[in-house]
Amino acid sequence: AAEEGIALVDKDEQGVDRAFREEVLTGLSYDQKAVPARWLYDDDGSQLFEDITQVEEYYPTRAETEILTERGADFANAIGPGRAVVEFGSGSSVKTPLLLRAIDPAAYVPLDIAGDFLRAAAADLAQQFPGLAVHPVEADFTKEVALPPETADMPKLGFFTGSTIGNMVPRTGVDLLRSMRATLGAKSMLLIGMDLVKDRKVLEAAYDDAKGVTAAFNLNLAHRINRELDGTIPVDALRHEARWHDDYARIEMHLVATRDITFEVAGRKFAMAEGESIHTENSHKFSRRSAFMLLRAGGWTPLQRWLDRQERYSLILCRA
Ligand code: AVJ
Repeated sequence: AAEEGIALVDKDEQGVDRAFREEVLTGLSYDQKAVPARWLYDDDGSQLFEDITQVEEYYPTRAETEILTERGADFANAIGPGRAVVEFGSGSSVKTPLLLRAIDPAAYVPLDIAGDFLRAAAADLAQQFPGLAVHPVEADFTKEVALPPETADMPKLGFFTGSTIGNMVPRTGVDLLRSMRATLGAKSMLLIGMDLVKDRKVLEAAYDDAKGVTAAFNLNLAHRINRELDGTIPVDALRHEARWHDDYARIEMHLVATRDITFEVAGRKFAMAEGESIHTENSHKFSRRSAFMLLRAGGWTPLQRWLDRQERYSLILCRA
């Protein structure tokens, strides 16, 4: 890693993120308009997601934290000490200390594309665990990542929380699991959070909370497009919607036009008829079998599975 920090974001002369512009322009030209979910997470979006984890209806974070809090002895037994814990998309996780305390690892390697955030969180963790070697790596973990040489001889445990795997369609999810397998190597294990299929009312409420925090999170994408890409989207004419699609076993987030609108983004003209939408996120939900099948397709063998007390959410331990 360069001392100056590697520029993982490619910006043009005006400081516009090229990938953001290209993906928004392409996505808005589809019949079903769609913008990849990763663009929801600018600074405001990341803060709004943190706020979502605090709302009553959004259970996944609390359910996962409950499992990590209560199953420490199980993890210690099944995983054992001395591994290098490699956390994918570490962010500002409060869940990590729960795992580290339980299994007594030899090293902790947080991976994230948000470098500043990553280094701050890593420094914080190093303070909480004075004896632990912490090696943050700024990287795009959808591709194979070269891990720090200090961890070369340690068996790895991948840690992938939040049911983030559910944001990917199965094809992409399998690719990601295989990249993780390549990154972590033989003899590795993976502890992964996967949210469960349940009553659609519970799911739709989790993605459309009464306080409107999820709506603000979704609408922030339109504000971001306006701000960063010279957009003129009339945000007041967009409404947040969370729909359960049973055939796909997923919640979809959309921004729905409440009237006919026209607008520009980066000099290009777009129109939406009333009722037409921009698809902004998928959140797939799993059964035990569908989770195991996806994991196996990605090169992982499930070993053990834990649920929260209300059986809403699963953590699954696999081996390579
Ligand atoms: C952090 C991506 C897993 O899909 O549940 C929460 C994001 N979107 N509410 C999820 C999210 C709307 C969350 N992930």
